[in-house]
Amino acid sequence: MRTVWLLLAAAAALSAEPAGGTSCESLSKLALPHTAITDAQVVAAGEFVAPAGRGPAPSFKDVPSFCRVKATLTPSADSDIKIEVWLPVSGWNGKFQAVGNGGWAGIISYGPLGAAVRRGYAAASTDAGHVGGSASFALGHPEKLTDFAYRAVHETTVAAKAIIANFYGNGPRYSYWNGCSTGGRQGLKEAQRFPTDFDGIIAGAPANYQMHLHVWSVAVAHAMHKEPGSYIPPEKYPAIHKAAFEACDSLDGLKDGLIQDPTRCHFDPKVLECKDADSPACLTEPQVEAARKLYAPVKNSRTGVEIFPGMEPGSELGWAGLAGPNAAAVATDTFTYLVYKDPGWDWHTLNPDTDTARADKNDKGLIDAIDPNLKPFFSHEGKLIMYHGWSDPLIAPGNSVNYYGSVAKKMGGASKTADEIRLFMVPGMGHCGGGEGPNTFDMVSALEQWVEQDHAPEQIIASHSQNGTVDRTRPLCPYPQVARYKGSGSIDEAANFTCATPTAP
Ligand SMILES: [Ca+2]
Repeated sequence: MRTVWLLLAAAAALSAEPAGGTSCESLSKLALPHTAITDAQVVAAGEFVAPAGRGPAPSFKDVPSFCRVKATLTPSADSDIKIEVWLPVSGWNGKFQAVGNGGWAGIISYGPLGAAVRRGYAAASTDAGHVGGSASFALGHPEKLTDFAYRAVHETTVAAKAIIANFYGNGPRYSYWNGCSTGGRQGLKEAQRFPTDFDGIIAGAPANYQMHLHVWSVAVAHAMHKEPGSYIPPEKYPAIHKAAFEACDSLDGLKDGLIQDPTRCHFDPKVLECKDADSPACLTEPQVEAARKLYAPVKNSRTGVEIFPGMEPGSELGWAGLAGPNAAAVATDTFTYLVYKDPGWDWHTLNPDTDTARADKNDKGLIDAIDPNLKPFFSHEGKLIMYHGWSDPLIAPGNSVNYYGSVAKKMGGASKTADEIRLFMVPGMGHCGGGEGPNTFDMVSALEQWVEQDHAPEQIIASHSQNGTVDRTRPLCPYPQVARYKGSGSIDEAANFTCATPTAP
């Protein structure tokens, strides 16, 4: 009997047919609304090779065997949403994880798909409805813009859940969203607009106030190029960075190369003004003015109302992202293709006062995801983890603090929302990762414990590595708490820190 059972089990494994489900190949015949499944094939363990994309190709060597389903979704006549759903052939953890995009997308997120399958998840990703990394797709294609704004993610989620249910014979026990940057925006949009799609959402460094974010991004370039002498060449970044730390590192009570709460740091780059000849160690007068503008929020010059927060002290080494020789294309695209619909639009002509209003009016909340009312998501028992690097040079981290604050305010105060939304600010981390601070952490486990065991994250351990060796660990704390040194033991070990509410300065 036992031999027969083993043979049957072996046969089932070979045909990739889970008990109660269907075979991988037969998913290609699955009929779903406005969905064409174009391919369904088993990929052997470690055999996946990502199509040539942007940036370095991730490794899939340790990704177990999965059923790879490709589909095209057409919720509108002009839609062309490509999706992939990856289903572990064995060892499925019974859960679903949808992974987010970056920038203007136009590409499937293969690396994060592999990471989810490695953990036993059935996973899904979309290209957000078009091919290519710019917003040029939107010219003359309002339906494709809607797909990018929110529809591609929602439709991917609906289709993926149906594909999962067919393959395994039952749907996922829990569904999660995991994204950063545009993926953070997508996660917040889901929480706001489709509150029952996910049980838990991880929204990192969200580009959720995209209209204002992109006004700020171009304003950073304006500050750098106000006059020929304003531009700060990257060889001067280290000197500014060092001066910022000299001014602020100790403010949190510990000189450790990290600024726990940069909002308490009032660093004036004037201290670096050249006394003699210009050199990489000092700033000329126009460069001092340019640096001051980078640290300041961009405001409406008439009303004084803040449009978007500024760079934080500590972010200097990454300034080239927005403060380079030209404005960043990811930001100018919003005005070129969405607001002015003019490929010849010149970023030098941006007027923060009038163009912010114009962009808001044009968007009407389509792409922007700033609705603070998460009551429906919370009523669905949804949990939301936000995180943002304090040294993020591409999306000012104050934006996450602002959105978190707006939700707390809408829901009646931070104490009322602590069981549903927590924000983890990451000292010394750049945009979605990198940087001098502990920048590697496991938000997925924290979210699983919160959703599945009602164990809210009191702290999340982050680590920093150099040449593959961990050289520092620290707790990340739910905002507004910060990690405080207990007073003894190594400052590179998380155990010697506790999360505490900062005392008034
Ligand atoms: Ca410090």
